[in-house]
Amino acid sequence: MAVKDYIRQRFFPHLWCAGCGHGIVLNGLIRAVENLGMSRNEIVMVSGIGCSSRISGYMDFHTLHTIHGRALAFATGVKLSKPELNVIVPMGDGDALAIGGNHFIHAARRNIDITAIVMNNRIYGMTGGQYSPLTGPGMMATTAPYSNIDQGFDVVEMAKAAGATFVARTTTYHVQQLADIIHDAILHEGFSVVEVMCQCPTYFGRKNKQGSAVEMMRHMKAVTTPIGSKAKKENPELIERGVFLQEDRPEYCNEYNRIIERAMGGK
Ligand SMILES: Cc1ncc(C[n+]2csc(CCOP(=O)(O)OP(=O)(O)O)c2C)c(N)n1
Ligand code: SF4
Repeated sequence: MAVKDYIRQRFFPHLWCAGCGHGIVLNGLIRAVENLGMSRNEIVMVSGIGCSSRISGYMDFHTLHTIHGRALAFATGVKLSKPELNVIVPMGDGDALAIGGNHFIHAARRNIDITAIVMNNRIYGMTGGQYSPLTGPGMMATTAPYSNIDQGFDVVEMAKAAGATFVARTTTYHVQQLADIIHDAILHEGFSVVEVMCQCPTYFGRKNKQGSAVEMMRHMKAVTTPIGSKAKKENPELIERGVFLQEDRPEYCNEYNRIIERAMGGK
């Protein structure tokens, strides 16, 4: 299928600003699904609210555009009722880890077979550049005009600690790795978390004088390195990208079905 066959052209032009990283994530997702050879009917995409969450409107899968921070709760219901479908949940960093932080850690703890994509632009894009739990200290935001003092979460460490069984990080600069990781995350049976470092030139970039979208992507290239690289040993400040964790652990829907069977007396 061609890329255009996966998108709802009637909703274009999209609402993203020129240079926004979210379109690159959409592209990586389409390439991953195409490489998997999956039909659009086998996929349910559930999103909350945010610039990132608009992806679900543009993709021609089964889609639910729900409420801010609650996408994983809706997705859990969908997956439990239709475990044969692949459920993908794209979220902004605010959506996933501010208002949605509790849903995030509990979905990971249950190891439910959902692919969570955290589009981490370190800011609330849709509402005008407020700081998020991933903005990090020293950064500027509309709500931190003298710089932010809150420490940021590390999505990867948090997902691992909460019990996710596939955990990876990449950036919008590394488009091939992005498509490959989303591909593997969808295939993985269990809760998969893919952090995509992503540029918001309109708010994070402008407030922090990071320049154009291209300059922001060059910056992401410069500050990241493959997991375990020599560069990381020489410069511990670099952020690692790649697959950090992939392990088998009982998946929630399978366990739930066992309980149903037990309750039915083995029938
Ligand atoms: C319950 C609720 N609280 C707050 C909002 C306002 N709101 C909409 S999107 C958003 C944050 C968007 O930031 P993020 O999730 O990081 O996504 P981005 O827009 O950066 O892609 C907020 C606070 C809302 N829609 N619903
Ligand atoms: S405000 Fe930021 S996140 Fe939202 S569309 Fe514009 S560049 Fe993208």
